[in-house]
This record gives sequence, structure tokens and C-alpha cells, in this order.
Amino acid sequence: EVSEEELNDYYAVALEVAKKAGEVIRNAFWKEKTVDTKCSAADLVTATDKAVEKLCFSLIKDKYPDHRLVGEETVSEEDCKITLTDQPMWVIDPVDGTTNFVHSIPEVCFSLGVLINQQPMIGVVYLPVTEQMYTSRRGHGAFLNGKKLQVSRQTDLKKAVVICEGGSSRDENVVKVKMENIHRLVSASHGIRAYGSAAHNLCRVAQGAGDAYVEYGIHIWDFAAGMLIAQEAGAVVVDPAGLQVDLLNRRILAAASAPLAAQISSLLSHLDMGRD
Ligand code: LIP
Repeated sequence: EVSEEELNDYYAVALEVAKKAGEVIRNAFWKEKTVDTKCSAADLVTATDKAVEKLCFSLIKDKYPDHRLVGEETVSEEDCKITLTDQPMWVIDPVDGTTNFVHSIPEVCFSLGVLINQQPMIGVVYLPVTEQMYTSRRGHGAFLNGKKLQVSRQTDLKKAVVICEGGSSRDENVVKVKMENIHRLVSASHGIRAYGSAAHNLCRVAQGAGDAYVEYGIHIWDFAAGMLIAQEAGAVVVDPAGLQVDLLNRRILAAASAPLAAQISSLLSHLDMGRD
């Protein structure tokens, strides 16, 4: 068991790590970037992603040598499977929205979630270029630069804006099903939006700037922190097929109300993108 005092401590460290990571991202944002690819020609990584992850790992290891660390770049370099255990686990996406970063689009996030007993307990999403710090602790609400967040509470898909993404897979069938889903969403709603970062998309739902977000093909580091922020602002966060979220199953649906989640869920074809 982890005490409230220990959680306060982790939260303070998470904020400190986010600020330091943000500084590195902000300094690199307007400079030339060295870009590499991972799983597809559109799955990008930069020297900044790697540097930020390394910095965070060393800061957290210093404080909590027995905690587990999971980071996007370390996992993809080692090609390892993730397992969840009850031990405190820090889940990091050093740059969520790497494509935005590469193209100098300011919606670039640092995302950090702390899981205890396999549950996100702390979530921090920091956009250093636009200076937006989203924070949450389970049971304590969600905040943007200290201001409390609340979802839109929209219940009717016809009056909703739904955030969705093309994603980075270039598998023909995956792209086809995603486009069919987008077609259905456009026809049924006020419109769709895509901001290029799962973490930020979830924070947008949390602040009522968009009524729902759905994506297939993302990973635990993309959504662990944003999911808690959305939930703490009143969002319903489920697997797109309507069941409980499976943190390793690479897909998520967040909505401003349960009826809205149900309407979106029944409209979509649910892609199986494999497990982390
Ligand atoms: C990104 C996600 C985004 C998705 C992209 C990519 P990254 O994460 O946040 O929602 O559409 O394809 O996976 O790679 O920038 O950390």
C-alpha cells in the first residue's frame, strides 16, 4: 500500500520532472530536428524524444530506485512486451505528438502517468510551447494551470465534436477502417477534429474543448496520464467496444457522458491493433 504522503511526494517529483522535460522540448522546438522512423514511414522519433526520456529516467531512478519505468523510446528500442504489476510504475511519453514536433506545430506534450496497483493515480500532461500544464491525482480533480476542469456533459452525438486521428499505421486495412469510421462520425456529429496527440486529445475532452475522443493504435504511454485527467474532469473512459479500458490493448474512447460514449461505440468498427 502507498500512503497519501508518499503519493504527494510522487506528485511533486512528477511536476518537477515535467518542467525539466518541458524545458528541453521548448529549447529544441524551433531548431532543426533529426528525424528517424520506427514501425512505419510515418512513425517518427527525434533526438529530443530520446534525450527527454533519458533525462526523466535518471531523475526518477535517483529518487525511487525500486520503481518501474516504462518509456516509449526504451520500449521500442528493446522491442519488449509490457507487463503490469502492482509496483509503482512511471509511464512516460517524452514527446507525444512527435509528428507535430517535427512539423513545428505547437501541440506537443510531455506525458507522465504514475500507476499504482495497475491504476493511474497521477497524471501530468505538459505542453511546454504553449505553456499548458494539465495535472490530476485520483480523487482530487483535474486542472489546467491550476484551474479546475469539467467535461462538456454533452449527451447527444448529433451536437458533439469528436476528436479522432489518422494515426501512424500505414497498413492498408487499418487506414481503410479508420477512414470509414471517420466518415460515420462526420455524418453523425457537429464535426471531427485531430490535434495529433492522444494525451492532448484527452485533456481537451477534460476541459470541454471537444466532447469525445476515440483512437485505435495508441499505447499506454500515450494515454495513461490523459486518461486520468479526463476521468477526473468527469469523462467516461472506456474501451471503444464499450467495455472497461484495458491499458495494454492500444485503444481508447473518452466521452463527456455515458450516453455519448454508447452512441459512438455502436457506430464504429472496432479495430484490433494487438497488445503492448
Ligand atoms: C502519437 C499519438 C497520436 C497518434 C499518433 C502517435 P507519439 O504518439 O499521440 O494520438 O495519432 O499516431 O501515436 O508517437 O507522437 O508519441
